[in-house]
Amino acid sequence: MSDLKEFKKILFCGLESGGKTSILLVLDKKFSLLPTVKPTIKAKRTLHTNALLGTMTIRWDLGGQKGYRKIYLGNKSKYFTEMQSIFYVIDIQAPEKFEEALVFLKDIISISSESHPDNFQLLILLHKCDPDIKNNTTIVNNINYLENKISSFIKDIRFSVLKTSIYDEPSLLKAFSDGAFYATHKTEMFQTLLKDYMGKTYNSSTLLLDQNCFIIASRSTNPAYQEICEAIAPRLTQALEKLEEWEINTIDIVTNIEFPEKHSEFQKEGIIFLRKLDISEIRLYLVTLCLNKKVKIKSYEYLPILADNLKNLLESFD
Ligand SMILES: Nc1nc2c(ncn2[C@@H]2O[C@H](COP(=O)(O)OP(=O)(O)OP(=O)(O)O)[C@@H](O)[C@H]2O)c(=O)[nH]1
Ligand SMILES: [Mg+2]
Repeated sequence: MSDLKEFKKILFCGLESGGKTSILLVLDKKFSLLPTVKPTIKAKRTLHTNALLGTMTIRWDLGGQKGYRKIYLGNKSKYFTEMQSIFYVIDIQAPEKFEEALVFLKDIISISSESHPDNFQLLILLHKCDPDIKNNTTIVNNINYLENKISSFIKDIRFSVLKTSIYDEPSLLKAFSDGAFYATHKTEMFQTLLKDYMGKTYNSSTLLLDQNCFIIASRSTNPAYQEICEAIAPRLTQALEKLEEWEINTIDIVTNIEFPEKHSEFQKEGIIFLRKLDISEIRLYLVTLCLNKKVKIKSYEYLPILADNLKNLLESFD
């Protein structure tokens, strides 16, 4: 086994029953184990390698029961050093635990605030934001309350707040991609290729996903376009993979879209397409949002060049 130091450490923390272990099961596509999940005893560590990027991560799932929390806070050098990222999970369906969750979050921030690597990320997951209840008044109020509280006390570190649910897999794929692959050396190289592609085609958002639908790189002219692409990309890839089960070779999936009038900052019509790129036995997906047909034509025209550049880049990693 490789030296553990080569592994990027990613922490999952929060109170008991917040959903940390379940999130990890969804990320590993171990859906059948979800109903059997039990409270985590102390800390569980698992090693993972991303085949495309060659990044090796060690995920620490820190059981959230009170007694364990004390142990972690009392042993900073073991738990809270040299992290690439911390995922802090808050159950938004349990308002009675919000104060305790915020106190533990503050404790973690104060204990881990020194010596972060440059690309350290704190990702706060407002979790159990299940699709069927996410617009309920109580849930919306809970989210607003937590967002206000969090932004009032986190001052000096970069953080993001994301709404997630195990019933919304794309929300977890996006969160984990942000936390695990942000600003690594190799993702920056993919990023440069996407920048070049967008410069040539004038499209408005481009995502590059690996075969597990983790977002390896993304470029967008507008955060809203990016959000749209991130939300639908895993669903489009699922459709493509489904078709492949019938041995139907799907070249791409194209959706013609019309933005509602009320979003007047958007152009009205557009196209989002998913294209699979099989390069040297590696499956990649490209998702692109174009605001008109000319841009779509250009986006397709430059695909072979992008594919070539990706191929060269992947070969340079060997
Ligand atoms: N409704 C809903 N329930 C969830 C979600 N994620 C997890 N759960 C449920 O929350 C409960 C606790 O989940 P766990 O994954 O064990 O929570 P944990 O944070 O690992 O808990 P500890 O190991 O004790 O720290 C389980 O019954 C899960 O099914 C979610 O997104 N929505
Ligand atoms: Mg657990």
